[in-house]
Amino acid sequence: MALNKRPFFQPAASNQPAGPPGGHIWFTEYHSPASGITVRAEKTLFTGKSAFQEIVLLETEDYGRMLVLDGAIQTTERDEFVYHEMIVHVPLCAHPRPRRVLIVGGGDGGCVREALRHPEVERVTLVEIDGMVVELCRKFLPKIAGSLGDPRVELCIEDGVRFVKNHTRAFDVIIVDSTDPVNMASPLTRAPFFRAAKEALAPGGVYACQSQGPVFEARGMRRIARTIRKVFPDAAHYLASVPTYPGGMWSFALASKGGKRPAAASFAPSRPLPRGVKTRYYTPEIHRAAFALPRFVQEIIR
Ligand code: AG3
Repeated sequence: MALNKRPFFQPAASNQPAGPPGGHIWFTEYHSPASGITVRAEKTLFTGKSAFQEIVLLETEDYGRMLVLDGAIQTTERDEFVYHEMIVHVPLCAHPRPRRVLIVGGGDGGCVREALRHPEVERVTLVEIDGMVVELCRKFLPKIAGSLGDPRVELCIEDGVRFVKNHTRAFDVIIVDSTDPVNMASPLTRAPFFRAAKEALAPGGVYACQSQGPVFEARGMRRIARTIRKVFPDAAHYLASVPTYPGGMWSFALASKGGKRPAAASFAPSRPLPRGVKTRYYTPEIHRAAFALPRFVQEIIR
């Protein structure tokens, strides 16, 4: 991925309107050497390096607060609901009775927040490799990370691959909310991890992960799709529009351990959202519709 090699902060382009007095910061995530997404920020809330990655938190003008890891935009206050609702409510509503949920990655807490909205969920285990991401998100992104202190949450700062290998039939739903599949996130998209995750699921368990975008990450998406299908015969992809991710269109994979009800192949929720849960993107109609793939996406994952 070319993006990490590039400078983070670009000088304001001369054709841009003037910003607030005192200057401003332009941040670009490059999607290729020739294009990217650029946002203007009022201030840098944090920049530093953890043992695993470079972490940047920005107060942007249009997207609210933004978390950037190794140059890749992870989440923004303005559009995080799309990604977090879709990576969580699709698997949770595909499962008839999700009680134990494991989230791998997702140190910003957005997936935890959404999972806790299901009253049948008794315990959410968050396994994040980078404790510094969790600490910083609690401090700077309370709207996203605010549920991490809930008594139903078990927080483990640990390598997700190791954690999953050490658990058998322990979870009804496993959600992998990882960064792009480079460095420490790469094993999370490989067959040995998918096999371990299948073992860690209880019978009838459901698996979901982000599977990159079809516009700029077609090769990565194809590799993930082919690998997941080898391990989970019942696997399917779905899409959502995330404005701040490369290409604006993002994909997820849903798979199930089998049992009588193939969660992915049915493309349909097995239960409605619990009453009183208000979502901004997810609806039962969106659940079904998200599995309808444009032809160019079908060709990528074929
Ligand atoms: N994790 C997946 C983000 C992938 C975005 N990639 C990129 N910008 N190149 C998001 C974490 C949100 N909890």
